[in-house]
Amino acid sequence: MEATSDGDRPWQSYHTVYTNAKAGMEGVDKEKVQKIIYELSKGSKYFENEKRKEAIIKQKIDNLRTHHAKLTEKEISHFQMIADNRILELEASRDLSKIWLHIDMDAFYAAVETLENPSLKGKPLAVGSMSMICTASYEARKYGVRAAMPGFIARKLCPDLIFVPTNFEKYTYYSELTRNVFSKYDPDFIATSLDEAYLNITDICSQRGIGCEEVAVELRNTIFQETRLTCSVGVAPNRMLAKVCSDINKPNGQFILPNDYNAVMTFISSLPIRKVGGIGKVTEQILRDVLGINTCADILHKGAVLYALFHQCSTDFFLSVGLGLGGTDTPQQKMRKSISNEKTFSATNDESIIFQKLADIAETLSKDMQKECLLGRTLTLKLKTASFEVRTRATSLQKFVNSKEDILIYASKLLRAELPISARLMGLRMSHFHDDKHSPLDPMQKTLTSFLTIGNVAPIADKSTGFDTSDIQLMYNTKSDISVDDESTFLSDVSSFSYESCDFLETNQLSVPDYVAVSYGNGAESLNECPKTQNKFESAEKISDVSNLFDRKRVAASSSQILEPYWVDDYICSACGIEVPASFTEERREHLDYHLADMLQKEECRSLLQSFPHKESARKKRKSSGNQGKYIPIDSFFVKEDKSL
Ligand code: DCP
Ligand code: MG
Repeated sequence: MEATSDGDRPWQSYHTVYTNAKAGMEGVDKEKVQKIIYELSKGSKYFENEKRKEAIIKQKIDNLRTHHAKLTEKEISHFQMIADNRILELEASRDLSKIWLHIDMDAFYAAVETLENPSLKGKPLAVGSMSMICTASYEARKYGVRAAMPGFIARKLCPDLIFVPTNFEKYTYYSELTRNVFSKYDPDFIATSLDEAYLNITDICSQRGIGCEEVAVELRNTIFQETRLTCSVGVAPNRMLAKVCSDINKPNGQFILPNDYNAVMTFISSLPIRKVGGIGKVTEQILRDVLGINTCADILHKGAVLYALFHQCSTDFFLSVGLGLGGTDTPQQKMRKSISNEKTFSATNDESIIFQKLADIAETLSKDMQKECLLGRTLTLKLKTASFEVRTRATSLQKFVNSKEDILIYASKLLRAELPISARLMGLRMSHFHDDKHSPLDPMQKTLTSFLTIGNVAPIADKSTGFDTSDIQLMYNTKSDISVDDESTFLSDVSSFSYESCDFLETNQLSVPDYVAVSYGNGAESLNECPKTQNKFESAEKISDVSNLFDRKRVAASSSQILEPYWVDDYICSACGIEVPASFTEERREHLDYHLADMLQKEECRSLLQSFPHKESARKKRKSSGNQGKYIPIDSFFVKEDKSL
């Protein structure tokens, strides 16, 4: 991104979400797109933010390289032994008995819009607005136009681009039609967004005595008959691979990876790591620049160094990727943990307008809660400022409430503490429901588990896997700097992110506030989950595009390993509290990547600190002094860590 390193073509190293190719963008002139994006965004807040992030990542890469260079032969052989053993263990867990199908509708929102307005057929189309587009038709993608790109950039790339505003009612309607079909093939299908789902087709194949290929063709035909929309399908022995496969023959195609060890390993051997859910731009960059890892197969050759540089759970995940392992079991259903409503509007600092918006949001939230007979006692206010800073503030209420008036009293209090402000988005979320069986009736009473989990944490052993999560907890302990008061106040100053949501697990429900990060989770709507040791691939599995999707009780799940922070209630980052809607998949990927980089950095610091105990105690001292401020921007954590080095 820096002009100096690129001479007169600085855009060549300007890699943003927008320049990452999606299906349908194969023949795009990448440099031309990069140049336009670079020129249009240069000087913007987004650009500055990208630059800042890039500098942080570069610093991490340098630190990791230094650490790598210092590894002794003895250390390498020690870690090689660990890696070899772990590979054997992971290999022993391989399950080739299940057949998973991942289905992904093609250019979903754009296809729905075209269906309802056939004059759009064959035209370059973007769904969204000048500030952000949600998706683009395949015709538009040829110009480099893609989801999560600001509309004004898209128009520059494709001057004939037609813009259509979003209409979620329509998308939900068509999504329902597809789900009716899915349930005929797998009643426990896992919907991960409005347009994506995982189906375990093992039973249907054996019951009907047909192959998975036939099921895939039939399913796609049925979807088309029911909706007049096309989709793409991937079939593989696990969900991680099935998702990768569904993207191969997009649009309107399918790819079958047989349930065969050699087929899987051959497939994986040349698969670029970036194709795997959970490996986003930052992880890719770190693995490539520090260790020269480009393909999944490369990972297996670097097991020792990976264990030496990164935390065990990260390396377990990487090795699992290298082995082509992924979730194979159908997870249990989860209960709703929160309910929310938010509104985006033109940035304003007019307090009367802001309070009016707050009242509207409180009213909608109240109605939604009453519809579902929910009473809650933790209220979170989310604000996005004119400069795209996202703040969330939460408070614990004296009683369980669901009326507009009650919600507004507390919400106004939270808002007043933020004034003056120029806001462009506001949202309210209620959690800790009265009927939550893990929530104590007396709000002031902390459960034993929450005490154990929030305080100096005893290692939590996951009985189902025998995995000791103490290390993971330790990592989070370092993150506890983020959390401020008991009801938690978070903020990240990262203004654009990207996605990749998560795996969900069915796990022990610990009774802790849902803003307390207990683990690196691929869990989803609850933070109160312990990590499991299985593979974490489906961090690419998008959860839901609508906040109430959990109602459908088709929550994504995969018994996967915990690696990164995850999206609580489908939109709140468990690590920093920043909120990114599920539909902003790329932004989410980038955001979680950002934390992964943070985590990797911390691991590195931790291992260095182990050699310098006095520095560790200095760090503890800093921590115990507490954070009196309301929040700490995420970057400051990096700064601190760097200092501790
Ligand atoms: N979406 C969004 N914001 C994003 C990405 C997606 O709002 N950053 C919405 C619009 C998409 C829908 O989610 O239509 C599904 O997302 P996909 O990633 O599956 O993209 P598409 O279905 O549009 O295209 P395809 O799957 O053919 O690549
Ligand atoms: Mg799609």
